[in-house]
This record gives sequence, structure tokens and C-alpha cells, in this order.
Amino acid sequence: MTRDVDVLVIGAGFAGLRTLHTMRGMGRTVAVLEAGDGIGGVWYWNRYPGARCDVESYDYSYAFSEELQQEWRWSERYATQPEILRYVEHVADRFDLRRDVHLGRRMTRAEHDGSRWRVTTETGEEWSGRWLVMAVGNLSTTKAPELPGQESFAGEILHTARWPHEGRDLSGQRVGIIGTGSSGMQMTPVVAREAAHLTVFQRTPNFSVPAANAPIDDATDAEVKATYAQRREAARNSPSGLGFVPSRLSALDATPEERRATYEAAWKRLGFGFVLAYYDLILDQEANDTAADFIREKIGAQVANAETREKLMPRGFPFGTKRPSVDSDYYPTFNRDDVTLVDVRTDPIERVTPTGIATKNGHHDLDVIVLATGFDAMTGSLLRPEIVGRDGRTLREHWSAGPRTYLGLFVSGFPNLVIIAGPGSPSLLSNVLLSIEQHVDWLAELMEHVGDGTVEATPEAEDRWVAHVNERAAATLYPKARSYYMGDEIEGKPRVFMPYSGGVRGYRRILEQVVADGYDGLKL
Ligand code: N01
Repeated sequence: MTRDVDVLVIGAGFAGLRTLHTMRGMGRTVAVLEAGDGIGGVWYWNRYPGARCDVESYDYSYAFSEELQQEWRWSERYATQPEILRYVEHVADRFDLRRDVHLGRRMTRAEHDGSRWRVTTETGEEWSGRWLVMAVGNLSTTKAPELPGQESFAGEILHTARWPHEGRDLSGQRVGIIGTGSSGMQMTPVVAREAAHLTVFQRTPNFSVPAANAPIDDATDAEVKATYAQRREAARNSPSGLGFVPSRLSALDATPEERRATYEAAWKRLGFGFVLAYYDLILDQEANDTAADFIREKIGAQVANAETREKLMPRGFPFGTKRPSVDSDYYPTFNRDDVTLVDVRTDPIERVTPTGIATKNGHHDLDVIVLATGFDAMTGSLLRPEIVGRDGRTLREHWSAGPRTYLGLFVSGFPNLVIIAGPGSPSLLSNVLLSIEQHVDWLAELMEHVGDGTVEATPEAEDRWVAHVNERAAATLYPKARSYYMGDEIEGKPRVFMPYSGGVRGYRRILEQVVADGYDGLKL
């Protein structure tokens, strides 16, 4: 038996739940299919010790309900994973969302039959919807390297993004962490405090700035809430969707003293926003060098041992072009006697043994191996199911040379298929919560406009958009780094810049213009 709805949403994270709330409010029938056994998306799965957001809580939260944003009380500047999950659960209950969320349903296939999307789940269920909204997240399909000998390991191998829900007591354990992206850097100090010994296996040292996390006091909370509308507006008009006004100055116009003062202030306060300390840090190598040198100096000052310090130095790519981390005491952790740093570029992992990891230069005894090795970013979860559009063409075929979209939302040949905050949109270069809400609101307007009609991007509009995304990226320093923005995280993945780097504000203007031009580029 097929269950028919108007809007079929895949994924019950922030994007899927917001889509459900809005589309239901428009009188549409909606069903959300979620692979996991709980809602929350990335915040349901990523439960590793120390997991927290690096966008400020007040910005990384829904803006659609004034009551919601006034009543919810965040406890810390950067919320932990359990607190964010509590927030998601609260939203689901407050807006009665759960009755349309179907858990434990992984979509394996979707095919457009000329008028509807026919969807099959891993459990063998069949669903159909006039609209198929992919709210699957950019960092949800995990990447776990196959290490030779790993089946022989007597201990446990865990992935940060599939952390056991009952938790793991690492006290007294010898732990190895492979990977030093945001997840690895975030968990390193936390695990070091618990474990008997921690070994960190690092391939590429990345730039990281301090989180400057802190509890939120009542006065701050009242102040933010009294001016929330202005904060949201500032975020909507910013390059990244963060709630502060970025600099319009060039790093190269400042004197060395002025620059240092700016960077010192950014270091103490901005976290991820450091990259906006001057407008040209991501555009100009010379400007970027001034920030990179400053950060390297700061990293160096935190590490006592000269050899370890050198191993931790990010070099060879501009600051910010590989997603920088935001850390709490990551670097001083390597001053502890019970923490070892292994540089796998000079001392590669050879194999996993029953008792640990053998590298070229020695053996590291371990009870637990943690893979903090990240994700098949941006396209992983969109290409994992088989999605078949008009004329039997699959999304995998259409995207064989990298993702192709119009506005990041639509794909030509795939009528009424919508991607929320995915490739071709600001997505991972933005506060993704803001980008999600922007997409859902825009889509709601489009749906009102077309009623029961069908929407599809024209091939010409898609070509134009792909060219524009590439052009914007080429004007930045992003292509200089090996990063998941460029598809470098997976061997054989096409090397193209996937998010849209024109900024949140610029992107919003484009979406507004498309509407003003009668939905230019879309066949309605
Ligand atoms: O994943 P990553 P992540 N052998 O891809 C290494 C968000 N997030 O889970 O750089 C050895 O960044 C890999 O090395 P290299 C945030 O957007 C946010 O940490 O490829 N090493 C890299 O060091 C973030 O960017 C928060 O050379 C291997 C690491 O594994 C994104 O999620 C917290 C390897 C993977 O880093 C993903 O972060 C957590 C191998 N075979 C996540 N394969 C916050 O809000 C991979 N690596 C703070």
C-alpha cells in the first residue's frame, strides 16, 4: 500500500522539521521520513564527548517564531549537543510535529512517475508525494577509512558521528583519535582529561581559533531577547548569517598595529567569525597571510614542546579555506604527559593490530580507536539513495562531474525535487540554520504561487547557475586548499567547489530577484 501526501520530506533534522511546520501551516499534507530512530539529524547522531556547535546559540536557532525564541533559554554561548537536541525535541513538541514524522525509514529510492515522486524505504514501505524535499544535511553520510587489520582489533572502534547513544566511559582507557577536523579537535581535550592515555593521529594540521565559550547570564539573555529582531536582521544581511556586523575594511589597508589589535579582539571573541575580521581574508592571499601568521603565532604560544609545536602548525593553504575549527584548550592539551601527537604524514599508519595501531615508527597501545574522519560532505546523502528523474535519468548520472543545481534548490530533469541548504547554496559557508529557514520560506512562497502545478529548473538556468557558483569560487582562495568544500575528502570525487560563496546577503538578493522576474529560470 502506498501512502500519499502532498509534500514528502526526507530527514527530520532542523531543515525537515521546519519544512514540516511551514508546509503543514499552508494546509498541505506532509510526511517526514527519517532514517534514525529519533529526530534532530546531525544532533541526533553526533554524540561524541565534547560535541557542541560553533555558531552562537542565539543564531543557531529557529527565527520563525517570536514566542519560541523568547521562551527558550540557552545556557551557554555555544550549546552542547545534548542541549541542542533538547531544543529540537522542545520545538517538535511545541508545534506538534511528531505526528507526521516517521522514524526508522531510510529512503533507498525515489522515482518521478510523471506527476508524483514514488519513494521506497529500506523497510519496504512505499510513499508518494507531489513534492520531494531533500532535507538530508551536508554532513550526515559518514566517512570511515578501511584500515588494514582493523577486524583484528580487540578493543572498540567508534566513529564520532555514530557515537553509542548510551555513551562510552573512556576513563582509564587508552584512546586513539584519528582525524583533527572540528570533531577531533573538539573531543581531544575532553577525552584527554578522562583517558589514561590519548594518542592523536593527525594528517593535516588545521587552523583553529578559541571558542571563548561561556555561560549566558540573565542580563545578556534579556539584552539579546530585547533586540532579537535586529540581531536576526543583521545575520540575514551578513556574508555568513552570523549575528554581528562584519568588517568592510581590507587587512592590507590597516597598519600592522591596527591589524594586531583587530586580530587580538577577534581571537578573544569571534570564534568562527575570525574569518570576517577583514572582508578580504578569503579573497586575497596577502591579506590572508597576515591572519594566518597571527594564528600560527597564537598556536605556537600554547605548545611547550618545539617538535610538537611544529607538527601542529597549519601550513600550505590559506586560513579559512579548509573549514577552520573552533576549540577549547585543544593546543595546551598536547602539553600533557599523557597525550601523544602522531603526524601520519611522516609516520603513517601501517595497520591496526589486536592491541593498537602500528605506524612506520612504532606501535601505539590502544583500547579504543575513535574515527574522527568526517563525512562524504554535501553530496553523500543526496547520492546514496537512487533518485530517478524524468526520462529515467538518475541524480548520480546528472551529477557525475559534481553537483549541478539551479540556485542550489532545483535540478533540471527532476520536477518538484527541492534540496534544502545543499550544494550550490551558501549552506556550509553559512549559519546553516538561517540558510534552512531562508530556503523554506522562499519555497513556501513558490508553492503558494504554483498551487498544484509543477516546478522544474530549465537546463539553461542550471548551466548559468553552475557557471556563477564556479566563477564566485574562482574569485576566492577556497580552491587553494584540499578540503571537503572541494570534494577532496573522498578519493575519486569530482573536484569542484560545492557551496555558493557569494554570501548569505548576496544570495538572498538573487532569490528575491528571481521572484521579481516571475521565477526566472523555472518552468512552472
Ligand atoms: O570532519 P572533517 P569533522 N587517515 O572532515 C582526517 C562540522 N562540525 O567531523 O584534513 C588520517 O573536518 C582528516 O584529515 P585531512 C564542521 O563543519 C562542527 O571533524 O583530510 N586522517 C581530518 O583531519 C566540520 O568542518 C563542529 O588530511 C584522516 C579529519 O579526519 C564538519 O562538521 C564540530 C583520514 C576529518 O575532519 C566535519 O568535521 C564537529 C585517514 N584515512 C563538526 N581520513 C562544531 O560546531 C580523514 N582523516 C565545532
